[in-house]
Amino acid sequence: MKPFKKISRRNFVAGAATIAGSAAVLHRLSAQVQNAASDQPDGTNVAAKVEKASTPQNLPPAEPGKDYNPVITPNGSTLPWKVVDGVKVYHLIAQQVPNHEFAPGLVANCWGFNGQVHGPTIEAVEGDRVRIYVTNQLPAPTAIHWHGIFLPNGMDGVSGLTQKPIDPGDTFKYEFTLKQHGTHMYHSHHDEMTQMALGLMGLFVIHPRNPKSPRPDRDFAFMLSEWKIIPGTSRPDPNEMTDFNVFTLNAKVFPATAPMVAKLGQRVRIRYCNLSAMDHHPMHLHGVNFKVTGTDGGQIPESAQQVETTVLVQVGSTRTIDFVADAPGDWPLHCHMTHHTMNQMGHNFPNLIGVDKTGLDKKLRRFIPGYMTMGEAGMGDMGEMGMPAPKNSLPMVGGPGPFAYIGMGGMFTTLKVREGITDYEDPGWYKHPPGTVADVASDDDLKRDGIQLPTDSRETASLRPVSSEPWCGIPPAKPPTLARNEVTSRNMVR
Ligand SMILES: [Cu+2]
Repeated sequence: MKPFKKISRRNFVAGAATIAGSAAVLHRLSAQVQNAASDQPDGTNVAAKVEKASTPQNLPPAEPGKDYNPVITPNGSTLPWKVVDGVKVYHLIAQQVPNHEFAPGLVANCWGFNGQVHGPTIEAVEGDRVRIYVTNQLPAPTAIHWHGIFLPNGMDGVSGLTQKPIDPGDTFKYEFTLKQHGTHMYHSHHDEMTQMALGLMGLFVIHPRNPKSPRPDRDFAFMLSEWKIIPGTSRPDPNEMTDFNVFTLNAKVFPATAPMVAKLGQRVRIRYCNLSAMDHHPMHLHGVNFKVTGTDGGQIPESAQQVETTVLVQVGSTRTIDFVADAPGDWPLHCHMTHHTMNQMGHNFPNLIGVDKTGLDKKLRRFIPGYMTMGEAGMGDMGEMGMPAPKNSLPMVGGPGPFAYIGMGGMFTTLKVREGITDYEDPGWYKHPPGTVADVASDDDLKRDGIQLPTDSRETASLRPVSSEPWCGIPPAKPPTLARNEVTSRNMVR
């Protein structure tokens, strides 16, 4: 008798997959034969798209204020343009930008456009025809790529592949019609590692000609980037692969990042573009939730728009978020990677959390002038104390805030939402209505709510009384922040 061939589950699944696969192939072939218009998510087919790309439909140049609400580039600017025979004409000049200031205390010799780092934002509207001249004043050839924009292949700006490099002194002309809307970028596509590490990039915002949803009242755009600038030097190091130490929003770090200002109830759009060399940035906004409405690939259909408070902006991509500013206050916007909200000096310290280092710095400074160890209770106070730092470098963290020093630097800024403002000048710090700020709990509160405090002694570095030893090599300007209420002091060992 012929042995019965057992059909295992695996065999069965594989066999079924083969049959299903063949059916799928047949179906695909038949679909291709019928030239079904279903190979693009928007229902158009490739052939139609190619035709569209070669027959541009120019529309009259759109006007700011009338056809769109202009984008705001905090700490940056928008590239001026003029209309010549129905074409919007722009001129970018790639050049060295000496002494670009990341924040007071740190300048570096960067590369940028039209005297600024990063380049000014190019802004246009779907249907506009644009002609962009690029003059190269750099000491090296370059080429400019228009990231995510549909254009003829020869306008794509890839040195060697789609065009000759733009030699120093030469001016190239790029010209195309904008067939889409969204958040895009431009950047060097020649010796990319070096030229982008030095800052050769900018934003390219295309507004919709006929938006399906209401226009945003406030439309902000940020380029996220990262740099390696060794403290005391002034030239970003393009060879760095992992250990970046300056993380920027529009080439600035907090406290030099300009706040975004909005009136209560306004529709706000924020566009993030990430051209960091190696790092993705999860951008977190406090106080509201938002919808992610677009990428550099275009508008996200409403049914697929996620509600978030953090959006990951990976390298080489853009994310557009929309929300209504419905809560007054000063709301942080920052990268949620904690090392990306530290400035230069926050890296590569030995871990001394919980270590009593009394006297250590003093002894070591006999041999290493200016030596300083990490704080024994963390880094929170170190920016404020003005640690001795090399010339042309930034302290580890932050800047002054209305209640205390803000312990975040780098990719950090604020969204200031206000009722009753008449302009968008920085309104200063938010004035909180009485009773709406967290503060030390009173004994009455604790008693009423039956809060039992620990009775064991809790001597920790952060609660230990200040010693006469100066912190960070300088006498403290004021005693370190200790818990102020009676309850805590009752539990302190003195
Ligand atoms: Cu980040």
